[in-house]
Amino acid sequence: MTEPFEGIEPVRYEGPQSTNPMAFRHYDKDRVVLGKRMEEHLRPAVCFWHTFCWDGFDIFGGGPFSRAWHAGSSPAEIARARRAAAFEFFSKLGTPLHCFHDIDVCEPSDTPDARAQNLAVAVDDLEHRQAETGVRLLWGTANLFSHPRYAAGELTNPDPEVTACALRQVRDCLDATHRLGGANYVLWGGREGYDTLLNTDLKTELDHFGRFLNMIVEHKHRIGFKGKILIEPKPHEPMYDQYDFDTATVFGFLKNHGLESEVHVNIEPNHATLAGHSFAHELATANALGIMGSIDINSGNYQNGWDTDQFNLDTRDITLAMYELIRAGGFDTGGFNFDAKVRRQSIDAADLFHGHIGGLDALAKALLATETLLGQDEISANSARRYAGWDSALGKILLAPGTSLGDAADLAANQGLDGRQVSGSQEYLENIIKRALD
Ligand code: XUL
Ligand code: CO
Repeated sequence: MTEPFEGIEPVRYEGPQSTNPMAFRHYDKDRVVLGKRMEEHLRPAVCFWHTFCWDGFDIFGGGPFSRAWHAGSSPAEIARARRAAAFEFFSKLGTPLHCFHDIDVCEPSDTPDARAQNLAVAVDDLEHRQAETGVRLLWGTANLFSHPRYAAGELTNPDPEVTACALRQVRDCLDATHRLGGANYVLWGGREGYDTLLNTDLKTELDHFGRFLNMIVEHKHRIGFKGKILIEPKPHEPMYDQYDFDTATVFGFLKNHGLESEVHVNIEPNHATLAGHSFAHELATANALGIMGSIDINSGNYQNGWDTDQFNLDTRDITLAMYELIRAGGFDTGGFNFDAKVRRQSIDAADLFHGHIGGLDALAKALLATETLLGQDEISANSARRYAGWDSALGKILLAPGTSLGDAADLAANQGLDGRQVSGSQEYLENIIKRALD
């Protein structure tokens, strides 16, 4: 294999004045912000699939990328070259974590046994590369959506043979993730859902999903995996309706199966957009329900309803979410995974650096803005004033466990409450966000 990133030097922080496209302007990994190093707050991860596996194909045409690591003398050699290129990229970019699907890190295989064998070889190699570079695993996941056998779903497939196959793949990949010290294991239910109810028994599928998720959690405990199991919500694409629609839907499903303290969420901004939510809404909901896990930090495109997986440069949108993340305590096992791909015409290896540098700088800028916001915290102060009434005698009685609807109704003042409205101050609050980013 030719040198994959020849001529590209390790990326350094040069400060906001820098115009060097190969340098960070805001991401200064050792800078202490709100008591922690930037890198520890953000826990950035690069993904294998979009960055090293994808050849640029879309449904209208084949892949225009000819990356150095896409060629080799055998499928096993190509998979090895891909792993080597990935770890070189992580080292040059200076990011501490990575993510993969099982089939991203090894050569294709015809049978589950062959896949397991190929994965085992890949895991040996990954273990060695992790030790050599210090790069760790944010999460592993099984690809249960690309193979034609999964067309009608994975854990919710009408055919038990297919579901058994999916469970085998999850077991093997969860074991691999455990061996590599992964901080989380992700389930993105790619095809858990349906295209038409005319051929779908929705109740049976949901029951099966709950049953098998319990099985996966049980296995996690059996092998002593300490990381979190995460579900990644997405409302549709590839299916018309997907069961893991959004964070609130996932929570209801988990609660129904007694899994709300076992399984958390991996939130992706564009999946939020597709569900009709903001990124910050999904985070605030996950925090409020106690199921916040990790983030895939890519965006969509507001012009269309596609999952375009772009590098997210929307610092305002990220800041709104970062504020929710940090004020709730930040990540524990989670991190920001760049589940983003360069555009199809970005054929140079340097484009991969530009995408990640911009994405990481946007996160760093949002983190610095959050530090400013939490400095005086006018937003929390405004919120405290808005809800202060609940500390009054009336507020306490209304909330007391023994208070009935009748008791509460009798306490209503027998007068209109005209004149009690207070401003919601939205423009004032939005300007505070804007100021923190100026
Ligand atoms: C798909 C998506 C996936 C998951 C992992 O929209 O986001 O790449 O993150 O399977
Ligand atoms: Co994702």
